[in-house]
Amino acid sequence: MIRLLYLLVKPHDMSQETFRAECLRHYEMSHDVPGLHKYEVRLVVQQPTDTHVPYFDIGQVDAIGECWFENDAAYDTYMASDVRRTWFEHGKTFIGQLKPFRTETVGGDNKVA
Ligand code: 3ML
Repeated sequence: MIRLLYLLVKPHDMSQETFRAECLRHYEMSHDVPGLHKYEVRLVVQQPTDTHVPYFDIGQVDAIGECWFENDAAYDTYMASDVRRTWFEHGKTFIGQLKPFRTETVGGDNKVA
């Protein structure tokens, strides 16, 4: 599985309510995107600072998203898709800033995780 994790920051002038509604719309739209196995977006409701190791301050993050792809071929299908392009156009309307991470499993099977 290819997994891409994203930190999302809302535009400065957008309300929490609008951002939440657009995240929900984005989630619903994700179901029609070819090659995309799964998309999840979760709102950040708290950013605790009382960590047991040194705190890493990255500033305000409003949501965390993740995209799953079965393999490189599925990712290529996704990238080539007009539905995906439309999805990204919607993303541009409510994602102020985006920080992607491609992740891999530490111990398990990258084919399933
Ligand atoms: C890439 C993405 C990260 C996310 O949360 O949604 C997708 C598509 C987009 O950026 O519009």
